[in-house]
Amino acid sequence: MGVVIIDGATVRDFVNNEDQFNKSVDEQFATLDLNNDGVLSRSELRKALESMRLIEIHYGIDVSTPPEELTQLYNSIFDKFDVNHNGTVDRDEFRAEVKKIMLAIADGLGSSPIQMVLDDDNSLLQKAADLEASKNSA
Ligand SMILES: [Ca+2]
Ligand SMILES: [Ca+2]
Repeated sequence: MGVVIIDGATVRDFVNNEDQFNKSVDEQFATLDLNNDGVLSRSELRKALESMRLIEIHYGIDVSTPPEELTQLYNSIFDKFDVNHNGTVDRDEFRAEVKKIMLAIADGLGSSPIQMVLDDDNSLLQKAADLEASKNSA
């Protein structure tokens, strides 16, 4: 659990740091692939999206969103990730879509930093903030 201050440039720098970004996304992918078959199923991705907080920020989901609407939303998000429509999300598909979402978040944040409470130290936004902090202290 941590509080981070984050703005568009922080997120964008992180995404553009390809080594760091791919490493972080791959770690996330490995954690999400609960049955270790190398791909994410619909339910694995849904759990992922729920825990990553990215979707809440990006799509404006909140507690008042009805469950049916959520399921519909998650299904449509899954279809975005599953570019080749084979019913699973592989590592490359995951990387590509997370990158798009992060960049969209960066655009949304612009230059006005927001303060976020993250309950997962491994979240990508946390890593973006860590990278920024390590640059500032260097
Ligand atoms: Ca899996
Ligand atoms: Ca696929």
